[in-house]
Amino acid sequence: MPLPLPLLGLLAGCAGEMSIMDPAGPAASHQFWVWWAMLFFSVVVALVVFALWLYTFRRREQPQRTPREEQRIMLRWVLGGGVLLPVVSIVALLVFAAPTGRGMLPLPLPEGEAERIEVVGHQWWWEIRYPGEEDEPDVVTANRLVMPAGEPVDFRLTSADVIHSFWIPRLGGKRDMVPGRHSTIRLEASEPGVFGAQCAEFCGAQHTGMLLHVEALERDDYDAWLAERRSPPEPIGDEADAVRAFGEHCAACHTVAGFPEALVDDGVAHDIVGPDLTDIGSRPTLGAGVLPMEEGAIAYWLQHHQTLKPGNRMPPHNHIDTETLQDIGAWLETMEP
Ligand code: HEC
Ligand SMILES: [Cu+2]
Repeated sequence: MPLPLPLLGLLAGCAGEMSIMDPAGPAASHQFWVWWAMLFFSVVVALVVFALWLYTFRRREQPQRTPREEQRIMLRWVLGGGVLLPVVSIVALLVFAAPTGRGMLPLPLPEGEAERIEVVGHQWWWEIRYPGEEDEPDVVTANRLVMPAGEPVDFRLTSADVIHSFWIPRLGGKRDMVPGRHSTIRLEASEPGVFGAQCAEFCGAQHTGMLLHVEALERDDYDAWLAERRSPPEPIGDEADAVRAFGEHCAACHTVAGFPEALVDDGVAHDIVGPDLTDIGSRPTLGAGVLPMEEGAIAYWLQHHQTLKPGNRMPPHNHIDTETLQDIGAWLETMEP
């Protein structure tokens, strides 16, 4: 049956990389069905209430009732509509929804441990840590989450400042990230793919500028990626002007793997950390989704980041001349391990 045009328009909002209507993993599919069940149920309840409301308009002979009878009828409606109906609906939804929530708990698995990835919320960007074995250092990415597909992944969540919320709509969720606490959500991407994610708890002025790019890779590709990032980085030469300038102005807040330690001038604000920039050249966006990455984008971001994302925690770079910023930008764009 051809759908009427306005309905088609509505459906167009149902696809896309951030849509819960387009589930891409088991938790999200369960939630999708809970969503439909709730919608169906609430529509039925709304229709019944509406029908009753219309019914009250009907003119008819009022039978003579004693006040006692009136009271009994009233009581029946109040108990039926106010107690029985909500209890039945909530229990039914609970039975339907509880297994969904359970599926996202980090319960023991028969096939061993799930992959563990740590995610830290910052105002207003994401830090992702892939813990190393024993004294191996963690691999770190920012605003880009790489995960294996086809298996459950336990995301261990926390926050560095205020409460954020971790939400990959197409995989399921969401879960609060609370400073000083860790909580875990188990999600799975059934197939490799790219998904959008967004902070889902108002966390300050740039809450909407806190997007996360999620890449689910085939297990082998994931292992290869991780191994590549774990291997000791190519040391970065210390001759280039851009490298020296980065050491002077930026390296106190930003890590780039292989950056010469001796060039890091950590006189700049020590209590702020910035995103890891090791792979910045291969990221799809800058500033957690506010600016698409393309040639010259980093220099543009460096000059205008306080206009593009007002209030973000990176200080303005007015004291650095444009040419130096362009130099640094061009150099950073080559950072794509
Ligand atoms: C005081 C700490 C600090 C200094 C110094 C600093 N930054 Fe930042 N930088 C940040 C923070 C915090 C963010 C995250 C802003 C946001 O998106 O909310 C950021 C974001 C960025 C981003 C975008 C990263 C991403 O993941 O999209 C780039 C690129 C960047 N900075 C480069 C630089 C360069 C180059 C310099 C030196 C000229 C510099 N920063 C100096 C703290 C700093
Ligand atoms: Cu947030």
